[in-house]
Amino acid sequence: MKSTSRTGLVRPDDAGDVLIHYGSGPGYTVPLDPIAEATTHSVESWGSGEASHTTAGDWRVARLETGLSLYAAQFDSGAGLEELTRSAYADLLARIAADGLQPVRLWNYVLDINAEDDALERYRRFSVGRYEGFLDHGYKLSDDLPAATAVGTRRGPQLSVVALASRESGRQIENPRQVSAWAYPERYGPRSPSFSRATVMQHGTTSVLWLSGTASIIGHETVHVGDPLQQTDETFRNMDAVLEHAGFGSNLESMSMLKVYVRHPQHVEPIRNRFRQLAGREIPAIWLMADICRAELLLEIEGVAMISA
Ligand code: 3EB
Repeated sequence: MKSTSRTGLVRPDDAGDVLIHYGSGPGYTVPLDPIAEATTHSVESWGSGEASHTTAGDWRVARLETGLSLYAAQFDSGAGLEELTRSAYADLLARIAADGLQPVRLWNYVLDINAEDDALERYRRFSVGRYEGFLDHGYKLSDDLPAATAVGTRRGPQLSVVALASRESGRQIENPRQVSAWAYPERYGPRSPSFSRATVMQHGTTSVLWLSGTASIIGHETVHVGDPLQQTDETFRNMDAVLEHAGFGSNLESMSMLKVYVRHPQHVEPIRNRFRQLAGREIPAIWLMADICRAELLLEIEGVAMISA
């Protein structure tokens, strides 16, 4: 990676020109509100000023000097969420492939993710559409899937997608404590969620790990229903397990930034206190109010880890 100094979470003053804003702002804006008292940074920056910007159909595309390309689009047509998602993914994957790239990390923001839509939860409709989009594009839907997050918004478009793509495909990582999401049983929906637990990429002598949204799930079951502190502990154990499995050390020592999604405002303070104890140091983090894809999940954490050879 040529320059990492402005890649990651920044304060607005340090911003380069490829930014993702949370809540409101110019550029790529995700319709999730930052939790002011907990957030150390409110802007994510993926470029330092040498990026080139284009549009391609629905997508805004930024080619970053790190070699990554960022694709972002919002979808709000009259089509149902399932079809909207299928066509968004088919289109995104075709564009990324036409650019000679591979998707390495995807973020999905789904309006009212836990609401019912024609007798199926909207997250499950989204999962069906995403599965079919990958299928249309020739994916095996197992160890060829990128890392991802899918969380719920309470305003804004039906679906927002942000993707990072790179010339080299990443190495897919799973979590030995969890059933792979793409192999979840049918009780979680007619089509399994299409993501890996993490993607690892090499940039020169630096290895970067993109950690998917991680939650209080063991095997395929949600554990500690109703208990935000135990869900926090379990989420940390899962993050540790993925990092260790990928060779990124223990106790989140290689974690350089985190994004924490919390469902209920009254859980912010207890989760934050537990988080401080568990992390043992200040890790730059954006905290966001969001719905989580399973109704029993109270929080989800994702992040980026780096190690140097
Ligand atoms: C899970 O582990 C919790 O559907 O893209 C985490 C990360 C979750 C990504 C997705 C879902 C997704 O199943 C939920």
